[in-house]
Amino acid sequence: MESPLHITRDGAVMVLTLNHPPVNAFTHNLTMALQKALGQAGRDRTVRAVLLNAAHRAFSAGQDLTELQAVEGESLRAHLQQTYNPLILQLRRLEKPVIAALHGAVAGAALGVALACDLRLAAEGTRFLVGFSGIGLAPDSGVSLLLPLMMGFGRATEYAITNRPFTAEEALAWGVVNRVVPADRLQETALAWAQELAAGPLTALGLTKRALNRALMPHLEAVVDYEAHIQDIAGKTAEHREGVQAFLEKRPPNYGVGEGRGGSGGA
Ligand code: T3D
Repeated sequence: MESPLHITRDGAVMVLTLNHPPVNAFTHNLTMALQKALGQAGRDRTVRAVLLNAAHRAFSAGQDLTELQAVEGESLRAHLQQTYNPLILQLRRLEKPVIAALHGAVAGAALGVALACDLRLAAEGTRFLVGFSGIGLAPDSGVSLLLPLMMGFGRATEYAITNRPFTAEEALAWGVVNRVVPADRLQETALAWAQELAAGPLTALGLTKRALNRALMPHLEAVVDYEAHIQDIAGKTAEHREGVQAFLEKRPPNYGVGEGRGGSGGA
């Protein structure tokens, strides 16, 4: 079976390419491969920057919902503690610049991964979707902190609860991405930027990242842990089961409006 993550080198830049068609949904294997590659990027002194990009039609649709449905009944808290939580912390703690090159769609946990990178370039036409509420879940993968940090609390609340997509141009205007480029220039522009950063003062860039982490997200580890707690509650609801089932059956979800169902009873 082909690897879901291609790892290549371009000089001092480690290039990580998501490769799980059609939409690079995050399977357990893909998430573990990303964790392993980032660990390697941290240890390898010849790696001075990381570029995270994707093959196929989308950067990533987030958690693979087929796989999630298959592990129905298992604790989402345990799942997150094994998968996205360490990945988000790794991205923030890696003291080397990480650039994400985004195209197609960026949804759910993949949005969290993109937001945890240091810089984001998006191809024109990229759609961003918070995603979680679409399948009866609450934000995880650091999204509850990173999204409002970048786009503001009011907007983040709106997009998290309506699950409406926002465009690359909106993402640029709201500070979610740093640049928007024509789709056919995404890879070369992202690589050129990664090369430029790789030629920079590595220690200073790493310390800059450490300072920003401390100033703005000193409690990130507690945040992702709480997200996992919340997701454990959401993951046990009929709403979540219905949300996933409806997505996979390509129909609108039925959350029992008018049937007197709903509500979590608090956290
Ligand atoms: O513990 C935990 O893990 C909980 C954590 C969860 C973290 C999350 O990420 S929750 C959010 C999960 N993601 C979503 O809900 C997004 C679902 N996908 C979409 O909304 C759309 O597919 C996209 C906006 C990403 C892309 O739209 P589009 O029109 O380009 O593609 P499509 O036609 O919807 O999808 C193409 C195929 O990919 C399709 O399959 P088919 O018909 O060709 O056989 C679709 O079912 C499949 N697909 C899309 N997203 C996923 C997926 N398959 C598995 N998992 C997916 N997330």
